[in-house]
Amino acid sequence: MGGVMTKGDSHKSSVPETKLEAKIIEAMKRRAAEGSNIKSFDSIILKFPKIDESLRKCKATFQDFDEDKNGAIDPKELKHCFHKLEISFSDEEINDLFGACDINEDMKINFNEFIVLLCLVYLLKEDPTAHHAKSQMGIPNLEATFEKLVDAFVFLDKNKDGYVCRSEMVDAINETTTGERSSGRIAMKRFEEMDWDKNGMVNFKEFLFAFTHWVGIEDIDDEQGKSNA
Ligand SMILES: [Ca+2]
Ligand SMILES: [Ca+2]
Ligand SMILES: [Ca+2]
Repeated sequence: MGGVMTKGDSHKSSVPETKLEAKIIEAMKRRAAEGSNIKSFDSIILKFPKIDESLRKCKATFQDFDEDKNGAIDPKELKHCFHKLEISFSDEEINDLFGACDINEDMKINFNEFIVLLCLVYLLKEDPTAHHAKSQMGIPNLEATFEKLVDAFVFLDKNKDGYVCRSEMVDAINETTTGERSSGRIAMKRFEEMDWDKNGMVNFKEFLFAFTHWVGIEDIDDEQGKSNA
């Protein structure tokens, strides 16, 4: 049963704010019904370096789609991007995704926002009721990485409601069999980082943004052009 353990206004967050968010929640619930291949919280942590490496390789893809080379993707470039990747989302869907992932609201999608956006596309395109269900993204390696991120979220979302709440995070850590207590403490700290509005719930988008923070994706720009020391 859905053990409600957050006090106060936890119900607020379980009502999706936008049509897109509702779709993401639905897609995540569907995916959650298939279960997760992940057995422990530690194994998620162990996957971090590989996921990080794969996402960094995606920088070249990002640069390809940044047609005017200004370091960010604007709405027009994003539409071209979807066309090239043969992702047949409607203009409305693309605009909604743009708005949802343009976290700093500068009307540009920078690299870490781009990764979150593509991962949401990966999740949404699995929707069997959508007309774009059969489309592939044309970047197979990245899809495997996105699958790992979705899988990690599904593992954490025990009651399969599309959100990870604090008690689910605690459960995941308690199931850790290696007795590595310090990783548990780090995990709780990371949960606090993910939970922007401090309502005790984390959705998939928040999870993805937190992930790009953890692995330092935002710093890539600084590394580019400089020595790789
Ligand atoms: Ca651009
Ligand atoms: Ca932005
Ligand atoms: Ca949940």
